[in-house]
Amino acid sequence: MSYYQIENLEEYFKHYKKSIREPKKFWGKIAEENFTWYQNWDKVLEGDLFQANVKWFSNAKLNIVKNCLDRHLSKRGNKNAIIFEPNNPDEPSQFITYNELYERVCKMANVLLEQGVKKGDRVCIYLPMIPELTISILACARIGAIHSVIFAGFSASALASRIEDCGAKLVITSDGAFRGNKVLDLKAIVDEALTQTPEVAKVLLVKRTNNKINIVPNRDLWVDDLLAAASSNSVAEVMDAEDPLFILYTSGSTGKPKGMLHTTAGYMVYVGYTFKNLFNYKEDDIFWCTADIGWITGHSYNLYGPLLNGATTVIFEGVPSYPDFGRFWQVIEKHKITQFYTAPTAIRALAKENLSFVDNHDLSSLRVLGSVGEPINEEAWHWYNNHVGQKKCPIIDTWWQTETGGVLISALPFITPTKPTYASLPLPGVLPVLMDDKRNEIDDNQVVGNLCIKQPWPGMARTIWGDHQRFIDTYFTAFPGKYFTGDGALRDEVGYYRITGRVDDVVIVSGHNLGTAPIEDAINEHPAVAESAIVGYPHDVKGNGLYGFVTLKEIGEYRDRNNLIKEINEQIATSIGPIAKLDKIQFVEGLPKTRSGKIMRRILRKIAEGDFSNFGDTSTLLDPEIVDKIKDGKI
Ligand code: 6R9
Repeated sequence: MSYYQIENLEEYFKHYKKSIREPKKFWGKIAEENFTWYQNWDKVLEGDLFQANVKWFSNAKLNIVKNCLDRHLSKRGNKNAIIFEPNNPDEPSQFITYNELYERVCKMANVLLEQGVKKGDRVCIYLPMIPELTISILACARIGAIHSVIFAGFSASALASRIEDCGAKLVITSDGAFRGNKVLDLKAIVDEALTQTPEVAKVLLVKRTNNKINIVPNRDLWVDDLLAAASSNSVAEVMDAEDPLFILYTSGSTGKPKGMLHTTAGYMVYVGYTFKNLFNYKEDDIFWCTADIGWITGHSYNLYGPLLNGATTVIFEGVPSYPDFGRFWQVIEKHKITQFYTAPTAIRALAKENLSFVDNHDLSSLRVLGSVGEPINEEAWHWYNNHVGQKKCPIIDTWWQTETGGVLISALPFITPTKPTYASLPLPGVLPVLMDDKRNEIDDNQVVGNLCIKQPWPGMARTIWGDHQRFIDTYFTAFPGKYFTGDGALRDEVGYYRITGRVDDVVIVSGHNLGTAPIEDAINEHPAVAESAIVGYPHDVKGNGLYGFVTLKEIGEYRDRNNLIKEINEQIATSIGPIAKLDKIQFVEGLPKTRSGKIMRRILRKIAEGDFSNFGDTSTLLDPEIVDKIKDGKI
């Protein structure tokens, strides 16, 4: 029997049991029957979570791009691999077949080789959601270069620190990006970033907006010129199963962003398998994941998952609100989308608008709806179900992380009965466990615990680029022998999981994972600011908003508070990006600190939420009075 596809609930339980009892047999069979290899593995799984040294498919040889493209050509050469839907609805959509995508990736791979990029080199990609983004990523993977995509909304300094951290010597960007009614000057941001990263030797430029841009001689090259001269003959590099595939940065609660490293074979097998089952994928489906490829959701379920399965995937350049709030629904109707995968923040934003934006479109092609990035609240769930799915489409609430590579907990459409606010059951191969703070496993129902994973799965990140110790400290130390997710969760009587949010200091704003520490660092750079603490609070549209408590150096100096707030937010936009701007700022006399100097964030969280009822134990505070002052809004 094949394990690649789960047909019903009984089969799910059967596969699940097999995957937990005999993970090597389970994943070995899936890998062997559904992917192409230059050479098979010696062992399916080595290492363990105690030592954080897990390896999957040791010594196997493969190339993921061969699996995404080459092997589909004979059967699906003329099938659309990508449908590109531009920002402007009046610009024609583009349809890129597997044959064409293959040729364009091969040419781009040769361009990279000619520019001196070798196996193992890092390439940073800072592009809008256009087909060249996918092509650049696959070109890197084809030659064995490690891609690091940086979301094209990040600021110059955020870009520079990532380029520096991964040691990229080549950057791929564009002359600009269309976003709603704006044209963003990406190249200027790259130019500024590169003043801090002299080791970048080449910048390849994709033409998109025809912005007037500055060209640095000997460094900046138009990619079209290079592609015109490039051969389309390309042999995919032979990669080891554990060779790095990509680095993707995610925020941490302290210090600089973490470059999560994913390797080749395990990621491929996990993402291919989960895509197939999560979305009940069938050959003629048109799949649309709205996430930007700059986030893990885009990597795994806009790009790799669909292409590994020979699917048609939609790349959407625009935003949900342009030219109006019906844009998503218009695209679904236009391309007859069968699976739609988006974030609760988008659903909440669109649910606020007039229902006619949805009702005016024919959404009858839809079969499966997905949600990702943060908990989906009940109201949003029902709106999604009633108005988008018209009560006919199962909603899968998919819980996972940049670190996990693919989804770990989710319902399977038409198989698992869904329950709003519950991500539901673990996928095969995933063994979750809830731990209390004393490191005991929680067996009771409806008790919130620290969500950990007890068994390795193929898609897990292998390390933090350049800092394996931080990898161990962050994920494998609090609960030895287990992967600690940083999320809290509870389980109901039938074993469904409900994710309750981060237990550490990361706030999910509009589905984006933002560490509070780097935002505080940015604010603290303002000359008037002494200290700051950022917490999340529930926000109607964004899921969480950012609330900043700020102490000033000289209270008298900045009389114009509104101006100061503006400056602080500008500071944040420059060092992190506009996404991290604060929704509320409260100037305070002091922060509630423990004697050892740690800010008691749980108190600030309660104040930010407007809940002054019970602050819990405040005995370790250095100055307990400060809490009342903050509460009363007195400075
Ligand atoms: C895929 C992605 C990871 C964090 C994760 C959790 C939150 C994601 C969720 C969810 C509740 C869901 N999260 N999906 N919380 N229900 N369905 O978002 O990766 O950007 O690394 O964020 O997002 O808190 O720990 P990433």
